[in-house]
Parts: sequence; C-alpha cells; structure tokens
Amino acid sequence: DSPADMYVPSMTTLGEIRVEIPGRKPDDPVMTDEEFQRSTKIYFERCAGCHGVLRKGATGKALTPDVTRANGYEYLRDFITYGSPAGMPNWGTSGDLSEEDVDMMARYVLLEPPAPPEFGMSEMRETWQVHVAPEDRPTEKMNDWDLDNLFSVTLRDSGEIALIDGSTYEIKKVIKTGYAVHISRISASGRYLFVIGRDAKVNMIDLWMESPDTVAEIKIGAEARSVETSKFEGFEDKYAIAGAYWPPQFVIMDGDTLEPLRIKSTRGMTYDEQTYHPEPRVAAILGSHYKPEFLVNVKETGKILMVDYSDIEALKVTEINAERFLHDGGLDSTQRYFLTAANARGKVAVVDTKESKLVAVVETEGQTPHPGRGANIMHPTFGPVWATSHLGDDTVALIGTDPEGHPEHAWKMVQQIYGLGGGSLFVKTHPESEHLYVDATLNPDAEVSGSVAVFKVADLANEEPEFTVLPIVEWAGIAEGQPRVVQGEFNQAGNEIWFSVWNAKDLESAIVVVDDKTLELKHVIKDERLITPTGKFNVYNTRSDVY
Ligand code: DHE
Repeated sequence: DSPADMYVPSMTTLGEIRVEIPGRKPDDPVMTDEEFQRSTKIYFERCAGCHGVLRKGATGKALTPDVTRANGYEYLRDFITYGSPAGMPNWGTSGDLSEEDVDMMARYVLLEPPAPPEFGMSEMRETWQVHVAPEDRPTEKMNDWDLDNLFSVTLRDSGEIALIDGSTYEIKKVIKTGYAVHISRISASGRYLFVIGRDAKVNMIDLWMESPDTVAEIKIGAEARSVETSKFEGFEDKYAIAGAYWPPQFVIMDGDTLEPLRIKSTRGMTYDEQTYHPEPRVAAILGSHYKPEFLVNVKETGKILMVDYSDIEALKVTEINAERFLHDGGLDSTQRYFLTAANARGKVAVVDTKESKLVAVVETEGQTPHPGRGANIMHPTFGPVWATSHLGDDTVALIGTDPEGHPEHAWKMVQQIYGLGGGSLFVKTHPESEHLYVDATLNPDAEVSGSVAVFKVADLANEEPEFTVLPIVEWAGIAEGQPRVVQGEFNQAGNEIWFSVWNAKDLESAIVVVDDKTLELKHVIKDERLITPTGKFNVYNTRSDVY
C-alpha cells in the first residue's frame, strides 16, 4: 500500500451500525416550504418554551417524531385544540391558533425538528451596539428620580419596559426593548438596569442619565430568559451575564458596555444517567454575595454551574449535580443558600454559595414548584423558612433554612399550606411584612386567577392556616377580557405590594397597589401605555435580593 491509500476510510468499519436515511422519509406528512417556515415561527414563539427547540421535552412532553408519530395526527390536532389539565394551553378553543394553524402544527410536529443556527462571538458582535460610551455618560446622577424605589415593569407584548416611581405611581418613562422582556436585574451599585427579551436581546439602561435610556445593547442568541450582574465585593458592576435557551449557552459581558467576552456552551451530559443532551437550556442565573461567582441553572442536564469570574481568561466552573429541569429560584434570608426548583421533578435543590456545595434536594410534595425568587419568612414555629407555590396544584411548601439555629428543620419541608388553587406562579413577602402573598395566575377559573391569597405569618402556627382573598381584578375595575393577576412585588419600604393585572394586548390592563398593613386597596395605576404588564422589579429589592 502507498501512504495515500492508508487515508481511504475503510467501509467495513461501519459494519453492523444501522443509519437513518437523511432527508424526507416515505411516510412524512406533506408540507409546503411556506407552511414549514410559518410553523417553525409559531413553534418557536408558543411551544419551544416548554417543549424545547429540539422538542426533547422539559416542562412539556417530548415531541420528537418517535413520540408524535406513535400518537398520530388526529391525537395531536385535538391536543393542540383543546389542551390538557396538566398545563397544555387550549390553543384552538382559546382562539390563539386558527383551525388551519392547528392542522398545520399537528403535521409539523410529525416531522423532524429543524435546528436553528448557532450564535457565536461573531454573530454576537454584529448585534452589539454601544449607544453612549462610558466616557460620555454622567459622572453623577443627573435626575431627581428616587432610584431605589423605582419599579421596572415588563410590558410583555409591546416589547417595552415602563419605569414607574414607587411613591407617586407616575410612569416616568417607557423604553423600547427586545420582544417580551422576561426579567429586569440591577447592577450592584444600583446605576445600571439590565433587561432581557425572549428574543435574547439585552438592553443596558443607565439610570443616572437625565432621562434614563439604553446605553448599550446586544443579542446573545435566538431565545433567552436570564440576565444578571456581578455582585461580589470588588467586582460591583464589572460584569454582566446572560443565559440563552437557544443556542444553549451563556455569555459573560463587560459590565460597562455589554461587550461579549466569554461564551460557554452548556451542551453535555445529564447529571444522572450521563447521556448527552444537545439542548440544556440556561434558566435562572444568580450573582453570589459570598464569592466572585455566578450560579447558572442548566435545565435539562440538572446541573448548577458555579462560574468563578475572578479571572475570565481562566474560567473556573464548579459543576454541581442537582436535579433535572432546574428553573427559577432565590436566596435564603442570610443570602448564603440558593434554593432553586427542579420543577418537572417536584424538588428544590439547595446550594451553599459559601462552600460551593449541594446541601440538599428537598421534595416539595406538590406538582411543579414555581417560586420565582421565593419568599423568606420568620415562621412562628420553625424559624426562618423559604416558600414556593406550585404550578400544578394549590399547595405552598415551606422549607426550613436555618441549619445553625434550627438544625432539625433545615432543608426539610416543614409545612404544606393551601392557597387559592392550581396555576400559581409566584409567592412574595418582605422583611418588613407580616404577610405571605400567593397568586394563582394560570388557574382556569377567572375569579381565582383574578385574586390573590394572603396568609398572616403568625397564623402559620396553625396546622391549616386560613387566608384572606384580595379581589385584585375587581379592584382594578376591569370588566373586559380575563385579566390574570401576576407577581407581587414590594416597594423599597416594604409597606406596599404591587400586582399586575395582565389582560390581552388590545384590552385594558393595570397595576394594583395594596397596603400591606391593612390589606386594603391603595391605588390603581392605569395608563394606555400599560400594555400587558407582567413582571415588576423594584430597584432596591432586586439589587439587594430582598424577598
Ligand atoms: Fe418566566 C422568571 C422561564 C413563562 C414571568 N422565567 C423566569 C426565569 C426563567 C423563566 C428561567 C428565571 C430567570 C432568572 O431568575 O434569572 N418563563 C420561563 C419559561 O420558560 C416559561 C415557562 C415559558 C416561556 O415560553 O417563556 C415562562 N414567565 C412566563 C410567563 O408567561 C410570565 C408569567 C409572563 C411573561 O412576562 O412572560 C413569566 N418569569 C416571569 C417573571 C419572572 C420570571 C415575572 C421573574 C420573577 C422574579 O420575581 O424574579
């Protein structure tokens, strides 16, 4: 043999391995290119959040062709039309999708999922814009706004945020952002506000400007949900980080300009079976107060990454095995422990951010825990506890968080209480408050989804504490549509809690302000600019992790 022959691959090595014929299969459903493109868009906007871009399943079931073809076209069409009590929306009967669209989507999910393009450094840099360079920004605060008591409010369907004064309820400014901003986070100094859209666009807003506005922006992928900033002493405002659903990756950026510095893919093995997952999405990210680290929840592989940003040229990542389907979470009252829901597994993982260790995985005994950042309460019997409600039922789990003072209760579910009904998304309290608020946003009953349950902390000493119902939608005085009440957020002083009354895009929405001491209506914010308000983020409470 000549040396060149050595490089000809031997055909016999494929041996017994069976390979799929690439491209269209004989029994593929017929679909035009135009339909395929339109379905992909609908799938991305409506379905991928729960089922995954590659349809491997997470909060929603897997929709890969092996599964969908076994179920068949009629089954899929009816499921998309009518939904299910387990959380699948009724896209057909709600009017969100037409009969033709439902038919098209049922055919679409019978096909192999297309993988959208990757989004690396060159793509990110192409979208990166610095509108006002750091040297051209003010050196002191140039407005008379009370920044610590400002609220950043997501206007979901208009692709904007509203900045609302916490004392006068005046909408100070509406700022154009990415599509459906998911969360707002604030830099450690309180100066910069970061928001991230579902379309993975990050806006960095300088609150010191005479009229606060976007000073830098970037797109970090095709779909995203999380953004955070470095909070550890000595690194205040130095870095920002954003996590993407697609491509599955996170990026560390310069905290002054959003210049992308390091991108890290999260693709890899699941923590338990150690099988490869092509789409482990980045869910919640939290900046540690104990170390120069970001905690990054990787949903599908069930790993919490502790990303040490002290030297980003030699990035050290501690990979903690937790539980699959990590979603959202927050800190305990000492800010040392990160409690985060593995929602489709009914568990809460607890990480010690000081020791960089998993300390427990707690069963919440409810269906799909969904805490937001959770709520820290001084329980009359069990000492400091952290609460989460559930998407799938009416239970609220209280978990002990004080291993020193109350070791017998630490990292155990010490009490289960019952709220208004299933479909809860968020719980909320404040160190100054004697109350725990629980919403029921996605409950199918309009009266339930339009109200909030409030527990008195002192009443938690009873085995089955009663709650007061606040009729938030009724207080808002909105008759049209089925507005849903979502996400309580306290003002800085902790004496008022704000709820969004989230209506359809073309109908009136509102924000209802409740007096925390008397549980009476204090104010209703209505304005034609308040289109589909959802998340609200008080600058001080968000920056300082007060919840
Ligand atoms: Fe959220 C937080 C993902 C639907 C309002 N949401 C989060 C976080 C994640 C997430 C990963 C944690 C971010 C962090 O802390 O860094 N959300 C998802 C989804 O995947 C999901 C289920 C489906 C989707 O397609 O997006 C979803 N979320 C919604 C909504 O429909 C809500 C109610 C309205 C909206 O604006 O889109 C919604 N999510 C919120 C809010 C938070 C949030 C208000 C922040 C809560 C907090 O107090 O920090």
